[in-house]
Amino acid sequence: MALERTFAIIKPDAVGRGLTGEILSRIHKAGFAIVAIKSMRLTKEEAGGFYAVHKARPFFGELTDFMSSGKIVALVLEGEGAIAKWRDTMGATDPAKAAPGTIRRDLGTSIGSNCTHGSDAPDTAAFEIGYFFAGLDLI
Ligand code: FUP
Repeated sequence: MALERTFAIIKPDAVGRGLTGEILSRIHKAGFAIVAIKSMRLTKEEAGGFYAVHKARPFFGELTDFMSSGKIVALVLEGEGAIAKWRDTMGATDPAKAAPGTIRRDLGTSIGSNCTHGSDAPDTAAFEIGYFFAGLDLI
């Protein structure tokens, strides 16, 4: 398996509920290296640019309202097969359908308030990392 980087977000629901430490702990326990990390608040427009692929979906307005509703923690994670591994650590999009022991199952409360984001493929990881971090942050 190749050493990869993926992009992760601890979403406003998780930050607001004080779950940042719990999620960072799970990231460490799963064996990821944290390459870059920052706490920030997105505007609705910035959230829309990040989720541009979902622009035509009925939940886009709600999604961008939610993602701009409070602080997030943006991260670049590195490890062997990091993209699939982080998706496995998070669990399925809908917490009710996510496997036991995953972040979304254990901590998420709805399909929208599902605590974390993770890139789904190498091209989206490259776009998402570049959307949030500059080259100098990633050395
Ligand atoms: P994921 O890759 O698991 O984050 O899921 P998607 O890219 O399909 O969706 C992105 C986000 O849109 C989800 F995290 C939550 C939100 N969403 C909804 O609010 N309703 C839906 O029906 C699907 C997704």
